[in-house]
Formats: sequence, C-alpha cells, structure tokens
Amino acid sequence: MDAPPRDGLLDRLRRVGEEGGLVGLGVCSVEPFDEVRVEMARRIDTGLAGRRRFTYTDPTVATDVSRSFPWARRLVVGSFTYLPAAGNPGPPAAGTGRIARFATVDHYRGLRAALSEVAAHLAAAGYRAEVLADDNRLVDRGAAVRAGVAWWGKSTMALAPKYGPWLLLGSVVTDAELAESEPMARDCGTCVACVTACPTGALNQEGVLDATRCISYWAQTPGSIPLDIRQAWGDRLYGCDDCLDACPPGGRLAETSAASEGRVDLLALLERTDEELMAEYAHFYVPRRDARFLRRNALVALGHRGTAEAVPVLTQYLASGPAILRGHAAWALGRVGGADASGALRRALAEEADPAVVDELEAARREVERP
Ligand code: B12
Ligand code: SF4
Ligand code: SF4
Repeated sequence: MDAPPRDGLLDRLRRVGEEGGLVGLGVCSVEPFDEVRVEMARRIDTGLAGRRRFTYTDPTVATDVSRSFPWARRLVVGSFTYLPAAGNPGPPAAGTGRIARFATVDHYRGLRAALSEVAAHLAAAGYRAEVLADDNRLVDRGAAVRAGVAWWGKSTMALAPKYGPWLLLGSVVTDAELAESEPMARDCGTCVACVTACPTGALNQEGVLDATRCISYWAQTPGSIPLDIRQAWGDRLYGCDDCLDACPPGGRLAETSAASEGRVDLLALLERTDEELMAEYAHFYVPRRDARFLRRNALVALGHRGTAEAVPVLTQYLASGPAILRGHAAWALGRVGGADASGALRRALAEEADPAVVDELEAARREVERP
C-alpha cells in the first residue's frame, strides 16, 4: 500500500494496544540491525552464544526483517508486562522448585493477543500487518530499543521506567509508513546490581551475556548440565530471574506482585508421566519436547532442596531410565546425603555400565561418604 497513513492512525494503534494490555508502543524503521548482527557473530565466534539456536540459527535473517517480509516498511513494537499477574514464588521450601515468572503460565499469549489487535487495526486501515513475537526472524530487544519502548540494560534485558525488565516484547511488521518514535534517552548509569546478583557470573558490565554460564540457557538446553552450573542452580525448575529481581527500575512492580505462584512440588512432578508433564508445561521450551530435560532440571533442584523424603524417588531414577537422568539423580543423592543415599549409590555402582554415569556415581558416593 503506497498511500501514507491517515492522521491519527498511530494514536489509534496506541489506544488499541493499551486496551489489549500493552504498556508501551513505539515505531521504528526496518533498516537491518547491523550492530546486533555483528555482535551476534562475535558471540558465536567466541562461544558466548552457546549452541546456535533461535535467532542465532541465522543472525542475518533475525536482524533484517525485510528478508522475511520484503514489503515491510515499519515495525510497530509493543511491550507487555507479566507482573503482577505472574506473582511471586516466595522463599525456597523443602522439596519444591521455582518457575521463573515469565513462564508461570503462557504470558506470551497476552502479548500476542494485544499485538494481533494492533495488526487487525492496521489491516482494517488497508495495510499489511504480521505479528512477530519471540520469533527467529526478529531480534525483539533490538526493535524495542530502536522504537523507544525500552533501553538496553547491562543484564542485556530491555528495560522501561516503572516496569524495569519485567516485559515481554513483540512487533507488528507493516507496510504503513508510520512516523518513527524517538529512542529512550536512558541508561543504567553506575548500577551493576544484575552483574553482581548473577549466581554464575554470566554477565559483564558491558552488557554481554555468556549463555554457556546462564542458568536460564541450561534450563532449556539438552545435555548434561555442567557441574559448576548445577552447584549454582538453587531451586529452579525453568528459567532464572536473579538478574531481573536485582534490577532497581523494576523493584517496585516486583514488590506489588505478592500472590504465591510458580512453586512446584518436585517429587510429584518426577512421578508424573511424560505425557502429563508435556501437557502441563506445554508453554515451556523443552528441547525436542522430550520430558527428560524437564526431569533433569527437577533432579538438580531436588539436589538443592530435597530431604530424606526424596531418596526413594531419586533411587528409582538411579535404577532405570536414560543415562542423563541416572547421572543427575546420582548427583542429587550426593547432595541430599544420608545412609540410604549412600546405600543406593553403592548398589547402583555395582550395576552401572555407562562410564559417564559411573563417574557421577563415584563423585556422589565420595560426597555422601566424606567424613
Ligand atoms: C536466545 C534468547 C535467550 C537466550 C540467550 C542466548 C544468547 N546467547 O544470547 C537465553 C536462553 C539465555 C535467554 C534467557 C532469557 N530470556 Co530470552 N530470548 C532469546 C531470544 C530468542 C533471542 C535473543 C537474541 O537474539 N539476542 C541477540 C543478542 C546479541 O542481543 P543481546 O543479548 O540483547 O545483546 C545486545 C546488548 O547487550 C547490546 N547493547 C547494545 N547497545 C547497548 C548499550 C548498552 C549500554 C548495553 C549495556 C548493552 C547494549 O549489544 C547486544 C547487541 O546489540 C529472544 C527473542 C527474540 N526473538 O529476540 C528472547 C528474549 C530476549 N528473552 C526474553 C526473556 C524474558 C528471557 C529471560 C528473562 C527468561 C528467564 N526469566 O529465564 C532470560 C534472561 C536472561 C538474560 N539476562 O538475558 C525476552 C526479553 C524481554 C526483555 N525485556 O528484554 C525476549 C526478548 C523474548 C520476548 N519476545 O519477550 N534468552
Ligand atoms: S538469567 Fe540468571 S544465570 Fe542468566 S544472566 Fe540472569 S542471573 Fe545470570
Ligand atoms: S540491575 Fe542495574 S545495571 Fe542491571 S539492568 Fe538493571 S539498572 Fe541496569
């Protein structure tokens, strides 16, 4: 569509977005995000991106929306907060694990619904419009910063006044040549609270995340979780909010989010079937939709929060199932400790044939039997 947008269209889009629940809306050009692409390539080359996934599968596509939508002229970027709705998991409690607040339920649904309203309004005005949220074809934070919806924090999160980092981001790609918004003239100043709060040292003061050290990354990445990351894991089941919880601009909103949400009984979870787990956590990103990776996370959390009550279930996991779960169950038993754990580890050592699991069992037995 070639005709310039009629007066007031942007105001109407803002109203539609706000009614749908967006807390911020801005417009930016579709010029390629060259700086982000260069930074992504650097992170891939230096290993900081971890395994190539999502936007990292093809940074050229993710940073140039015109490759996927040749007709695109603008991005209408929206932000959506999931607090206070996502509540607060509260303090750690024996036998329980914690879900990061962005995932207590599928909060992206609210974001997508609001963006769809904006897209429908553009379509009714005669323009093309497609919703992109958490999609491999766009770097959402780059778009949000350019459209003045947020600034880049040292946690790498896109932050906004009042909401801090507690925002999900998405865009409507359109051919409507709407007026572009001014970027937000803010930065983190001297604050480094997120860098200090990160339990694994995954962040630096230049706003770079080493994904291979990030708990949120490992919670959704296949394979064995490195030992030093397991040590720092705490009671997490999925996601990590430490760098968000530490962030002063979002502090007040987090304080108002008091309802108890996001705490899970780990033993009950480990006793459910794969089908039940994948249905209950359909909105989690679980590699290959393979429930064993969620069980693996629960085993690590039990290693931190399990009591003697957890030993029988952990022992079952030692004796059957995939090697990755036998190994993580051994590690958890090593942390829970006690005579029953020691006996279970010794019996498993007599039977186990997989060398990697044998190593885990040996290390756990040494831990339990340390004088
Ligand atoms: C891949 C990914 C991850 C990976 C990160 C892997 C990696 N190697 O980067 C993992 C699994 C770790 C992850 C974790 C989380 N994620 Co994520 N993730 C994404 C995804 C799919 C792509 C991100 C991407 O491509 N980044 C590209 C890199 C290069 O950008 P960057 O890391 O932001 O780095 C830039 C800044 O550092 C910046 N920069 C530029 N100028 C300046 C200036 C200053 C002063 C500073 C300090 C920095 C700076 O330079 C870099 C490039 O320019 C997006 C969705 C999407 N399609 O965009 C969601 C997304 C980024 N994730 C999101 C969320 C909610 C999370 C978690 C909070 C979930 C949780 N609670 O566990 C954590 C937060 C961890 C953290 N501190 O970032 C939200 C973030 C919303 C927001 N307000 O920023 C997004 C946008 C999803 C969405 N649509 O809402 N995520
Ligand atoms: S999500 Fe957790 S582990 Fe990852 S950078 Fe933030 S605080 Fe560190
Ligand atoms: S904690 Fe401080 S440095 Fe980190 S993102 Fe928030 S304001 Fe910026």
